[in-house]
Amino acid sequence: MAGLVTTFGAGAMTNSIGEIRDADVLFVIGSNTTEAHPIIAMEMKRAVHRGATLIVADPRSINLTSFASRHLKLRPGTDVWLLNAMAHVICAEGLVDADFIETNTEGFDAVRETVARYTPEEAEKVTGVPADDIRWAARAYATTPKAGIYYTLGITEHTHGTDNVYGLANLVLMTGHLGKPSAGMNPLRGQNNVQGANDAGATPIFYPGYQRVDDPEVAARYEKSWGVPLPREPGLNLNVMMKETGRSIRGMFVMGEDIVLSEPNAGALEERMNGLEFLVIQEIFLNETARFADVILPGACFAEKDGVFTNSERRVQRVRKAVEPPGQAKADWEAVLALANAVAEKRGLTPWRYDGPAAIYAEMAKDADKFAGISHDRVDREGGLQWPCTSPEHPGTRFLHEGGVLRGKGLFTAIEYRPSVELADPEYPLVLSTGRTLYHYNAATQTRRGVGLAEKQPVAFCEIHPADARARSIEQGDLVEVETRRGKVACRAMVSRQVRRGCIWMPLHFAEARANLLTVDDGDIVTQTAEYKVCAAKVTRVAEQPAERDAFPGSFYAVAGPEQGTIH
Ligand SMILES: Nc1nc2c(c(=O)[nH]1)N[C@H]1C(S)=C(S)[C@@H](COP(=O)(O)OP(=O)(O)OC[C@H]3O[C@@H](n4cnc5c(=O)[nH]c(N)nc54)[C@H](O)[C@@H]3O)O[C@H]1N2
Ligand SMILES: Nc1nc2c(c(=O)[nH]1)N[C@H]1C(S)=C(S)[C@@H](COP(=O)(O)OP(=O)(O)OC[C@H]3O[C@@H](n4cnc5c(=O)[nH]c(N)nc54)[C@H](O)[C@@H]3O)O[C@H]1N2
Ligand SMILES: [Mo]
Repeated sequence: MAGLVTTFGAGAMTNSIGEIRDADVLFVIGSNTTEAHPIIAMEMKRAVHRGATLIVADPRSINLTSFASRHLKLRPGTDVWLLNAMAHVICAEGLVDADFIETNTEGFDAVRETVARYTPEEAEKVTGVPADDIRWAARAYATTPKAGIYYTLGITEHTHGTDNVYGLANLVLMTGHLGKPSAGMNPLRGQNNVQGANDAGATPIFYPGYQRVDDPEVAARYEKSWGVPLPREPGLNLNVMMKETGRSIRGMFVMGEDIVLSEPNAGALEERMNGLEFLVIQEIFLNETARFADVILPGACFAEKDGVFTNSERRVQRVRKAVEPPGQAKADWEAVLALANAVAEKRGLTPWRYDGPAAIYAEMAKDADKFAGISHDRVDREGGLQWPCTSPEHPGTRFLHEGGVLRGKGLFTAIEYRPSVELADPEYPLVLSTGRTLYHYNAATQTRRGVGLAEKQPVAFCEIHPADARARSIEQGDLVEVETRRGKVACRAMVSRQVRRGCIWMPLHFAEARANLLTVDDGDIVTQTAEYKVCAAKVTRVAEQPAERDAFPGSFYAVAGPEQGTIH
């Protein structure tokens, strides 16, 4: 979001999901779309069947790579080299859209000078992607008008995550693939309402609608509207909060996050959590973090409450209560309201009064122009609406930046490669990356309780290349120990060519083999988002092999693809 707001002036997918099927080139980078966004992947496959060119840049062979025209199987953390080299080819071969650059952008010269040094041949040495594949991908992307970029965590969860986003934005701006259907730059959002949470201002830098906390005019507007003095400085980012836990942060209210499972370097975090004086969690299940809680407020789940969710394409949609919450469970807003009013009563402040989520939305929309035309009433009548939607008559916006970049001028940003913070070395010779699988959802509080999904994927595992497995006498299904400088966990070996040689991969879902006991907590220099995708590790076979080994399924799903990328 930080990179997108800086370069284009809006932190969301520029285009819509329905436009994917009409794209002629899809550049999918750092997104395991079939497993993490299956519906969107379906649209991508539809485009491929129609004849579109799919380019996948990913260190792993994923289901999508078997549909790809080329798979750029790069070394983890080397995207800046890949993207700068693609920009190099586009500039060197005169494939830029000079008119678009002239009218709609600023800062191009610095980028052109920087990428001149990033030749495809040098890029091949760093990324492992053949120079010809880089040239081919650059040409295909630049010369096709309906060319869209799709990316997720393989781009952002790095210490150079924002640089990666700038690198992609540079490609968009130099080719002018913006402000029209089936093009643009599209971060696929992770959780059902993470877009909505950001839109509503659940970030340390923005009020609702991406209005900056440190903009005096914005702060004044909200002080007037809310009748309270407001801070002028941004708050702490999530990863910084985790580091301040038990230090400057003495009390914590965690609503809907399993922090000791999901946050990086969780062993160190647990130590610091012991230093908290008071921890409240508001939850639908007793998760791992509940072990540390003083108070647990039972929450109602999505099917037990009313409201709106905003999906990846900026579409605000209604959620309606289907069943009553169990026991004393309350919708999250009701619990927050009750807490606020308990404080208000104690301190003699004006109580908060809302008769439901529609009133809360109306208050938000009143001061955030992007949503001014959206209301529960209207969504009930018309169906989902895509922001910006600035008045009750406004139809909503299918794709952004039509007729001009929202920021005014799209901002080019010259970026230089910085390696990931922890690289493989003789002691920890493998590169560990982490992510998700089709059958489980994040902390898996919701997906490991039902029989079906738990059966599909019952045990924690670590993917390892056959050559690396052989060198360690590891066979399919063996119990192995994965160790980094921060911790170790035991899980099953999944011997597979899906990963590059020298790389291993683990899902984050399993509480009994927490990937985050292993990860580094160094963050991106702009956003502090942790480098979940790269750290140094070693793997050893555990001598004693329990009986379950024979029951290990071996493979959960077939993924085709040779060692170093595919060309069909
Ligand atoms: N089934 C299921 N779906 C989910 C979730 C879930 O837990 N389960 N979680 C949801 C959430 S919160 C999110 S944020 C999204 C995330 O969706 P994704 O980002 O697609 O999920 P990840 O598994 O983290 O995979 C990222 C991809 O990046 C690749 N990658 C790793 N390192 C690099 C690198 O250095 N460069 C490049 N180019 N690629 C790299 C990985 O190999 C992987 O294919 O999924 C959402 N959808
Ligand atoms: N190693 C590694 N770690 C990662 C990642 C990675 O790729 N690798 N990805 C990161 C990413 S992108 C994300 S989004 C996080 C996700 O991490 P989390 O946010 O911790 O995981 P979730 O499973 O999405 O949900 C968190 C909690 O919300 C609860 N919950 C569900 N619905 C409701 C509700 O309506 N109300 C309340 N109050 N609670 C509810 C669930 O029971 C669960 O305990 O993990 C991050 N951690
Ligand atoms: Mo996420």
